[in-house]
Amino acid sequence: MHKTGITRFVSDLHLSAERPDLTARFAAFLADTAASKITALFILGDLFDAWIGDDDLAQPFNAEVCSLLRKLSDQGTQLFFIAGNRDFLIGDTFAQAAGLQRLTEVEKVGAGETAILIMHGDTLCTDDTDYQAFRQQVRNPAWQDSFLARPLAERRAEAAALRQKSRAATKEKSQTIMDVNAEVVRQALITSGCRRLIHGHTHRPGCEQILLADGTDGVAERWVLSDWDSHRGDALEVSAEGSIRRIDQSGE
Ligand code: LP5
Ligand code: MN
Repeated sequence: MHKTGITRFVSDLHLSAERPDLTARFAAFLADTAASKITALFILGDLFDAWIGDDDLAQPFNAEVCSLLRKLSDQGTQLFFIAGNRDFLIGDTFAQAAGLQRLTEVEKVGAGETAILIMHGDTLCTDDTDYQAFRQQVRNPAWQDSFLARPLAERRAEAAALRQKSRAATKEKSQTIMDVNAEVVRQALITSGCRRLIHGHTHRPGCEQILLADGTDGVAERWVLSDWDSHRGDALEVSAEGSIRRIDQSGE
C-alpha cells in the first residue's frame, strides 16, 4: 500500500475554527512530519470536530486544513485517512483536494509479523448499543445522500444539535459501555492475523497486552491514540523495522 519507511498515526484531532490552538499544533506536527521525511501519515478518524459535506470546503477554516494536508503530500509524505464518527462524510472531493487516500474502515498496514491492524475504534465499542444503532443509520448511503442534499446551513445546525445530544448522552453512559469490547478486539486481531492494533476514538491512550487464546498462545498489542488538546498532540511512529513508539507534538 505504501513504500517502506517510517510511518505515523494520529486520530481524534477534532479540529474546528473555534480551536485555533489545535490547528496550530497540527500545522507544527505536519511540518515536523515533512522535515522528518516520514513515508506515510495515517489519520485514523475525527480529524475534524464535525464534517458536514465536501461542499463546505469553501469555508476558510476547512480550506486552511485542506491546504496544510496538501502541502505535506506535495512534500512527499503519502496521506491516508480512515473516517471517524465525526467526519465520515469526508468524500472524494476533499480527499483529492487534500492529496489523501481514503481507506475502508478496517485496514492492514505492512505484512508478516510487523503488520498492524488500523481502524478508528468506534466499531470495537459494541456495548454502546445506542451509538451502534446511530452509526448504522448515518453510515447508510441513502441516508447520507439525503443529508448531503440539504442546504449547508441546515446541515450545520443539525450537526451542532447532534454534538449537543452526544455530549448529553455520553455524560449518562458508563465508562465501561463506552470502551472497547475485549472479545471484539481479540476476534479482530485473530481474524486479521495481525499482532498489533492501532486505533483511536476512546480517548484513552495506552498500550495493552492481549492474550489471543486462538490456539497459538499468541500475545498481541493494542495501541490506543489520544485525542489532541491544548497541551497534547499525540501520535504513534512506526520505524522501518516495525517498532512502535509514542511521540508528542508539544508545540512548544
Ligand atoms: O462524538 P462524541 O465523542 O461526543 O461521542 C461519540 C458518539 N457520538 C457521536 C455523535 C457525534 O458526536 C456527532 C458528530 C456530528 C458530525 C457529523 C455531521 C454529519 C451528520 C449529521 C447527522 C444529523 O458519534 C457517542 C458515543 C461516544 O462517541 C463514545 O463512543 O457514545 O454516541 C452517541 O452519543 C449516540 C447516542 O447514544 C445516540 C444518538 C442520539 C441522537 C439521535 C438523533 C438522531 C439524529 C438523526 C440522525 C440519523
Ligand atoms: Mn471518534
